[in-house]
Amino acid sequence: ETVSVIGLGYIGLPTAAMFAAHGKNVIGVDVNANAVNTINRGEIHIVEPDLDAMVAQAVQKGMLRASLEASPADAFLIAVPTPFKSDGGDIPTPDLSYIESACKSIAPVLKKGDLVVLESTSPVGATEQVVKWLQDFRPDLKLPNESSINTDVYVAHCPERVLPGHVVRELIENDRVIGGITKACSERAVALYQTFVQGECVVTNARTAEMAKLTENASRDVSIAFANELSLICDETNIDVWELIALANRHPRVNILQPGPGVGGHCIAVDPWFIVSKSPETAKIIKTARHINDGKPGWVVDKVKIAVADFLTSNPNKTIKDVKIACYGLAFKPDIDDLRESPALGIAKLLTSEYQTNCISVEPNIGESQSPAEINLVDFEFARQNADIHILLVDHKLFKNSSLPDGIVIDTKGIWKTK
Ligand code: SAJ
Repeated sequence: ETVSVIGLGYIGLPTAAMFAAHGKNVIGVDVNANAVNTINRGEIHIVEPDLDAMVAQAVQKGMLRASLEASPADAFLIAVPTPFKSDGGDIPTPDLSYIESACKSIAPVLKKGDLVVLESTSPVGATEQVVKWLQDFRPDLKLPNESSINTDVYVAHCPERVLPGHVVRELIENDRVIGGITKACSERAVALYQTFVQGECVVTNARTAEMAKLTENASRDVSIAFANELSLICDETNIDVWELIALANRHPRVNILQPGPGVGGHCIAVDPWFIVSKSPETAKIIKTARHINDGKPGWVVDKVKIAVADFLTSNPNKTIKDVKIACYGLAFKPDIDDLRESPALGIAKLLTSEYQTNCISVEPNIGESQSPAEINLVDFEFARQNADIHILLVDHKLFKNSSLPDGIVIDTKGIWKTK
């Protein structure tokens, strides 16, 4: 059986390698020539533990090859990005153009009996839209609808749910939600995923599968927003929010998440909008949570400005040019090198544009060459020794294991403790 994976990014490439490791002949398709060439050399273009060895072995054994063009296969997995676009209104809307392009690219090679699975996190209705697109491109094939019995092609949604940094393990162990357009579509998809999934493959319909994935990430976003709102309330009432949460979490039915500088990454800060854009009047908590989490970086920047003013008041012989500010951590979460959609990086950029060379940043997981141009990257010890105001933005191990630096500390993760 040949499996074709369209989109060889953080989800598509590990999934392709996993099928290849379990005996499928895999053709990966991507529009990025650099990714295609890198994979065909047996190397990887993304950072994910254990993935390099898997890809190297699959390519070497001839079970995985990458291409710019789609070729015939028995199953097609679509794992392309679904970003949102902002049309000026206050609710961003999903951008399905990558899914549409993927449908266009596989349509000419699609044949009777093939399975198409949408893995990309998608708004409700996207799998039905995939059916429409495929049907438009291939009027000669019978695509499924909810009530069809016999179809030429099977279509299902099977959202990815793996945590960056643990992708290889979670692909195998996590349960999968599989939503076919028809029962037969679900059955085909379950049989495919059981090739390597050791968790349960739970069947539902396509719309529920789409909403399940969005709900998981919206639930986490709302929980983090609750913690972030508590951190603002505690700041106003002079209570240590970390102690407060630890105390409340001793209750057997309370489990509050951790506040921070905001919510980053490509999923949790994006997916809830897919729910809100479909139900703008009804999705009140979900929308408010997004605003609370998106507001946190600005709140941290305001705190720093107040700290700078306080520093100058208590050091009347100094001017603004004498104040050194250090940001600790730029990644979107601890112990990774991923800076995309990172609130910490956003804060460091805003502070660097405000205080110029007086604002320095530390990110132990990246080298000089990966540092964004706007950032003045320094090493940890230099920052500790030289800064007057220390802003802890990510709870990396290196920072957790070190003692409180001298000077004013603004700790957004509760590891050095703020005043
Ligand atoms: N964060 C907090 N406080 C917390 C936990 C997280 O502020 O208590 C922040 C992190 O610092 C980060 C953001 O939230 O900025 C998101 O990090 P994360 O670890 O919660 O999640 P992601 O984006 O790495 O991966 C999520 C996962 N979803 C859930 O846990 C419900 C993952 O399983 C999904 O597959 C992934 O989104 C995805 O691709 O959708």
